[in-house]
Amino acid sequence: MVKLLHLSDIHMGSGFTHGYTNPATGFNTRLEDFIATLSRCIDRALSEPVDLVLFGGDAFPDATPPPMVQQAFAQQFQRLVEANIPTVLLVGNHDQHSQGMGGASLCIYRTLGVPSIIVGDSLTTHRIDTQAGPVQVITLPWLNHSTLLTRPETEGLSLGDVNELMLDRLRIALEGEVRQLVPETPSILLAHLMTDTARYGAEKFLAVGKGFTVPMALLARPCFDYVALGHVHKHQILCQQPPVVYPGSIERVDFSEEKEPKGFVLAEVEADSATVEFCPLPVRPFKTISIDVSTHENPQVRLEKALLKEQIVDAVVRLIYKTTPGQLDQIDHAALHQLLAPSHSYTIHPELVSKLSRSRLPELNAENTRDPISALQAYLANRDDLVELRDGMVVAAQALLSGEDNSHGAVDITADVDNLGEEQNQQLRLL
Ligand SMILES: [Mn+2]
Repeated sequence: MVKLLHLSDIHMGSGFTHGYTNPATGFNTRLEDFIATLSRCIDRALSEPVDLVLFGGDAFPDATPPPMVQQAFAQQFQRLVEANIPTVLLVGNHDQHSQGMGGASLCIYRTLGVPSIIVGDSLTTHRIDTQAGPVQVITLPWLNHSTLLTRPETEGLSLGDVNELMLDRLRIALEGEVRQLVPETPSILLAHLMTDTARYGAEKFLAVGKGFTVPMALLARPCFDYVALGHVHKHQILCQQPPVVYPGSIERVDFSEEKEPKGFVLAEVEADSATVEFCPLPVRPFKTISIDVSTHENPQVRLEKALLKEQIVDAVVRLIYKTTPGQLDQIDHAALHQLLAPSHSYTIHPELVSKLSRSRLPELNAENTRDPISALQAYLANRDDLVELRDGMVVAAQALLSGEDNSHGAVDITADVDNLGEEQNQQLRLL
C-alpha cells in the first residue's frame, strides 16, 4: 500500500491585489499566505509520512515567475527532497508559454538533477521506488494543439474537429503507456486537464464548448488505481472506483472560489483499490458583501448596519453597493473605510443605479435560463437596440457552444461591434 499526498493548482504569486506589502518582510501578504498554506501541505507529507507526493500542475500564475516566488516554491519542495520523499511535479497550462513550449519553471529541477523530483512535462510512465515499494505514474501534462498536432494537420479544420483529432491522438498515446503497465504494481494517472463531467460552480457555462475536454471514459478505467487530476480549482471526486480526484487549489486564487473549501488529498493506493481523504486547509476567508441601498432613505445607515453584522476580520473583502446618483453625497466614504479596516484587504465598488439602467428581466426566469441559447433569446427579445444583430448573435452563440469555429461561417458580427457604444460592447464581451 502506497500512501500519497495529492495537491494541485498552487498558483503561487497570484492574487497580490488581495494583499499588501508586509513592511517586515517586503513580501506581499498574499504570497506569505500561499507559502504558509503550501508549507502546511508539506508538513503533513512529512508528519505522516507519505511515500509519494503528486502535484497536479499550475505552480505559478504564468510561465515566468519572479525569482523570489520561484525560490519560495523551491524551499517548500526541498523539504521533501531532504526527507527523501519522491515527488512528481506536473506541468499545467499556466506553467507553459503561450506557444505551448516548456514548463521551464518546473523543468529546472530536472536540469539541476534534484534527486527524487520528477518533472511531468510529457506523456510518459515513471517507475518510482518508494518506501512502500514500486509505483508507476503516467504523467499527462496540459495538452494544447501544438503538442499533438502539426500545423498542416489542422489547416482548414474547425475547432471541434481539431479537438476530435487531439482526442484520437491522446487515446492512442495513452493506450501505448497503459499497455506497458505492470499489473501487480499500483498504477496512477497524474493529469492536468478538464474532464467532461467536472463542475466549476458558477463558471460552469463559461467552459461549454471552449477548449479541450477529456471524456471520463478515458480516465475512469480499471487499469488505473488512482487518477490524480489538476486544473479545476473546486475540489471534487468524479468517480469512486477508481478514484478520479481534483483536490482543487490550495488557496483562494480569486473571489470565484469564495465559497469553496480548500485543501489537499491523502490517498492510500494498492494494486486494485484505493481510499481517499480530503484534508481541508485553514485558508484566509474571502467575503463579498453585496447590498442595494438605492431604495433606502438613509443609505449610509443601511451600509453601516450591513457591514457591522459581517465577520470581516482578516478576510479579503469586497463591498458592492447599489446606489442612485442622488444618494452619492449621503455616503460617508471615510466611515466606510474605517468600518472595513479590520479586514485583511478590501475594495469598495459603488454601482450607480440610474433611470436608464434596465432591471433584471422577468423573462429571464429559471425556466429559460436552463440553457444558454434560450437565455440569450429572452435577453435579445428585450433589446430593441440590438435588433439588427439578433439573428447573427444567436447563430454565433450556437456555433460557440457547439465548439465550431465560426470564423469561416456566414456570420460576421465583428464589423458591427465596432459601431456599438461601449456599453453594448461590454454586453457582447460578457457573452
Ligand atoms: Mn490549469
